[in-house]
Amino acid sequence: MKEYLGMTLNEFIIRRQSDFKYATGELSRLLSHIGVAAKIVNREVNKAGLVDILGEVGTVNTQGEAQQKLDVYADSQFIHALRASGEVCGMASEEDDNIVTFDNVLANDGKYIVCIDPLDGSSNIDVNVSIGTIFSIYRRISERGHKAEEKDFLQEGLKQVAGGYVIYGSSTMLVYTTGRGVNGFTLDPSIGEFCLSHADIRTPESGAIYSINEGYYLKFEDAIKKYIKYTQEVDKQTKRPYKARYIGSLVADFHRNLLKGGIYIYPATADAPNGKLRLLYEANPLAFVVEQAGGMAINGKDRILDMKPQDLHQRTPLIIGSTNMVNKVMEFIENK
Ligand code: AHM
Ligand code: MG
Repeated sequence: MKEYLGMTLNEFIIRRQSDFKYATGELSRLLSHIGVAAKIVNREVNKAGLVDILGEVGTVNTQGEAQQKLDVYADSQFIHALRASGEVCGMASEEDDNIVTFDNVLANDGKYIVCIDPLDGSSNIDVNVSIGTIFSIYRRISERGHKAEEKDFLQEGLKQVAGGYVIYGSSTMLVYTTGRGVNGFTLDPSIGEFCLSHADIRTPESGAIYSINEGYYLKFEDAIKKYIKYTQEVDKQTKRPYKARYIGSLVADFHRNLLKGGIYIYPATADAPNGKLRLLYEANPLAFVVEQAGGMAINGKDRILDMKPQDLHQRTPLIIGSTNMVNKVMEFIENK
């Protein structure tokens, strides 16, 4: 794998085409299109701090063009890229209530559908904190040659053919898996290409970081409260007390924990029994990545990837990260 370091995303995808179960080149092209859309979104995200100079969202800029909110902008960029790709017959997005289908013959013939959160953590944009895009790709189950149907999107996460995310952080990275390991590419702004910087990412079995919004402590079930207490106790062997790290930007919290070892928890709360995060385009893609990196993702009862979605925007509690840490939370839940 090391021999691929520095290789551009496109070269890498072509070289590793045999990784795909159905190696016809379509999925490779689709991943490249996602990479291009991510670069366009990255360009705009990087300009976000200039909003006072270039114009507030919802106003008209100097060229007379309406300014879009960045999350809406990101959504339209991905719609555009996927429609143009010809490989995708539909998309489900956090920004759109219903599935988006593309009314043209080329797209209707597309084999794939994409679930996406175009700009997650967008409340962090104004304060220059990392945000991300999370995506997941499935083969359609409806007949080709027609529009995508909702059932194409309501497949278990274990049916994903690819999943990943882009983090717009101190540098911009694209991390994805097709079910044969996880690879991370850093955008080199000087050449405008994602280059392989993190080959075959493995997440540590144990870590010393926990990420949860403790502001909601009183609303958590007892098992989670007890686990939080556990993270704060002193124990050399398990490196406790753990460090608390919570950015409030799922991709950024996840990415850090993936590389360093740790656990991210967004549990059920008293007023949100299914938590906050969405199964299709937040939990599933990250669960696919973490499992491929040697970690685990559960909803407090079951494996995330085994869940049968009932609804496009379904929410789920999410406990994700290093295997030993996820298993420890599970112990607290089972012994409650
Ligand atoms: P969003 O999709 O509306 O941006 O919400 C998802 C975000 C995640 O990025 C983050 O982990 C979580 O919401 C934070 O929620 P909270 O502020 O309740 O802790
Ligand atoms: Mg989101």
